Amino acid sequence: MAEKPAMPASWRVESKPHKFCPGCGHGIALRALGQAIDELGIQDRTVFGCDIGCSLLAWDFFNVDTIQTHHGRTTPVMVGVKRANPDLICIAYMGDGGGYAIGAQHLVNAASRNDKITAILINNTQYAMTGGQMAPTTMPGQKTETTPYGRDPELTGLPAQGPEMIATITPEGAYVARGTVSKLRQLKKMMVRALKCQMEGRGFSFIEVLSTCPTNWRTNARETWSFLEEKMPQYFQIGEIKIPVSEGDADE
Ligand SMILES: Cc1ncc(C[n+]2csc(CCOP(=O)(O)OP(=O)(O)O)c2C)c(N)n1
Ligand code: SF4
Ligand SMILES: [Mg+2]
Repeated sequence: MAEKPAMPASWRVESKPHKFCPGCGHGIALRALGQAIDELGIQDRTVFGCDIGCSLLAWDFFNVDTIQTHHGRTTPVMVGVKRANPDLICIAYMGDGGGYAIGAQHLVNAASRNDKITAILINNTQYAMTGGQMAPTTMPGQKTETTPYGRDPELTGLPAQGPEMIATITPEGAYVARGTVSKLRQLKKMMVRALKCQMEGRGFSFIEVLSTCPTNWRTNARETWSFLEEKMPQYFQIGEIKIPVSEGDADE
């Protein structure tokens, strides 16, 4: 593809405050994604799709073309954009409710078709935007608005293992990882690898990101960080799960 000219200075927008609650992990995950986009020099051909949920607060976060979709439908919308113009770099950004519940079929179908898009899913263990209801990622015993006595696996199962499932249904060449907002350098490297997977046309790329939601967890700063670093990894293993043969392990 012919090299595109640099983005004119007049297109750049002034920086402004983000809209996430204090202590929210969405902004950290987006920072890693933004750094990866800059490092790869793909800003002018990136299309960012965000879901309904707190992910939609990112609709004016980046100076890239952005589409805000119906809840759970970010993945098929970005598949459509990619199929219409394969030169674009298409990123579907969603929550765990959007990706693993209402939009689960879209994620599964895009992964098994090996669509050449990048999906990034924020795992904050519940439906944040609507006030903290149980999601497929809610952990056993975790209290939410709809599990006031704690999630009972007998009644509602165990937390979804999204990356492990997607690694199983994608062919060789796909990229699948689980990162965390507590390891920004590792997370950025995962973002770079996922985007490179798409740029090189190798296959579907997917990153689940362990993230914080102090507002619905009702935690102070110390409790928030220990929930992220100590409780969540008991159920969600951090690391690269499926990498192309030519790539090594991500740095910590
Ligand atoms: C079709 C449809 N169903 C339900 C809703 C209500 N709704 C809005 S945001 C949301 C939860 C989002 O949770 P998640 O995807 O985990 O994102 P988070 O807010 O946690 O980042 C729901 C159920 C909706 N907007 N549209
Ligand atoms: S409700 Fe939770 S996920 Fe949503 S912006 Fe606030 S802290 Fe972040
Ligand atoms: Mg959520």
